[in-house]
Amino acid sequence: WSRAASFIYCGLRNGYGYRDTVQDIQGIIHINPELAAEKIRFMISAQVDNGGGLPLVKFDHKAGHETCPDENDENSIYAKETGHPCYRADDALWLFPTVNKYIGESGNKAFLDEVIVYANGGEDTVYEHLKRAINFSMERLGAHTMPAGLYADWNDCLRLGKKGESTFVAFQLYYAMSIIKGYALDRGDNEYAAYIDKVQPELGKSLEACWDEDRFIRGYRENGEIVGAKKDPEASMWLNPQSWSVISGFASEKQAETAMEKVHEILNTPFGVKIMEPPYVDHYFDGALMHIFNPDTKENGGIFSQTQGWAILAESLLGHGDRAFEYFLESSPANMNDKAEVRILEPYVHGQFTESTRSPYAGRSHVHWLTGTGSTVMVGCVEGICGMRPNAEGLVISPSIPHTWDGFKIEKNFRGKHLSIDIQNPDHVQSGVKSMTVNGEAVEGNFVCECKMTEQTNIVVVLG
Ligand code: IFM
Repeated sequence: WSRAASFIYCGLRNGYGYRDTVQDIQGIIHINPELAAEKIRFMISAQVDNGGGLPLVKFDHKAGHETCPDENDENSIYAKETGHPCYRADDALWLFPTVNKYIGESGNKAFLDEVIVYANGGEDTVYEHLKRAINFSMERLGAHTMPAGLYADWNDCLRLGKKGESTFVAFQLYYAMSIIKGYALDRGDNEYAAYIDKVQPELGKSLEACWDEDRFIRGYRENGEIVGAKKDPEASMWLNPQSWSVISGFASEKQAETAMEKVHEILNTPFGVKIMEPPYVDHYFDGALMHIFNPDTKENGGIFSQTQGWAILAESLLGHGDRAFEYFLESSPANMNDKAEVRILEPYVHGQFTESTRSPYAGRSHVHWLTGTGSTVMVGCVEGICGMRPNAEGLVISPSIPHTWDGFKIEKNFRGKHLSIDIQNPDHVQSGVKSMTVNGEAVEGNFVCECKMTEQTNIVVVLG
């Protein structure tokens, strides 16, 4: 349900991390969307009325009556109570994929009309909460008109500065805009759809400028310096901007193919994909806090486990089943049963990171249990490799599997019905649906409308 209190990690933690919890919810949506919805409601009640998420949501969270970070005072009451001096750039943006996955799995579009309080008082529909999350980013743009770095983005160790800018967050915002535009059109909110039509291409232009020959840069520091430029002696290639350029739907086909190929070439190891390369040793800046870690550990070039799920998802979205499964296996705890003396961690649980090639202990993993990896990799498997991509109207089936597989079967409960899905791969391809039948009836494309589903629905999908 969330990485929270653990005697293994920090011993004491006085609340839920906003991004962590909103991310973690994603891992169970396909199993029990209504339980997930309860947690989503709770997290939306921890969004401040300015659109930002409370970086830390107290265990005794009092929705509607919470103190909030003060952007002009790093010593605010909230900062003293929680240890979090300011908003982070990414927190509320995680709501978009999570809410979207919930609506897709449940079909419950009315969720957008539910009224939920803000952390500091007042209330709005979920739809309005989401609009405020977009506003939060749009009201805090940096010099390159991308979301400002604020305290940090997903990477706690990367401080780009309050006015710095992160491509990762910009891709999240771009993705959020696509999701909310879909809702706006569906609800007849044409004015808001038109607003997104105006601002999304502008953001796209800023992101286009972040393409550096064969990769996306990691961002800009407050002083305008680029982080993650190809020519940099250290930290010149980062995983997350590449995988998120694909997940967000921003990257062109050429950019996506090139960037993900470079990921494989530069970042892949026998134990998974490194977070960046080369690690910071001599050329770090003050905000690159990860330089205090040994090269190839943790955020300093280690294999950061949670990011593997996004790499799996990105490769799957590109239809690269071989590569998606390669990344899945490399980082899978169960795949290391016979290497326990290398991995050290229990073979049934992810750790936060694995030491990478420069370490004398390459393959050794750390911080077991307390990681978002289970959830992120689950999404990479279910949505990515298995290709179960529900939307409000039904289920898109788009597997990305190793070409060696003859096929596989899925038993899925979906909106009170049971789906038996038989995926056949006679041509030994990695992706692409050649034909599909639903209860024996041929269906065009790879979308199964809910209206075609019966209590027991038999679906046969032929890849090719
Ligand atoms: O994204 C963070 C997470 O919120 C806490 N653990 C480390 C991750 C990467 O820095």
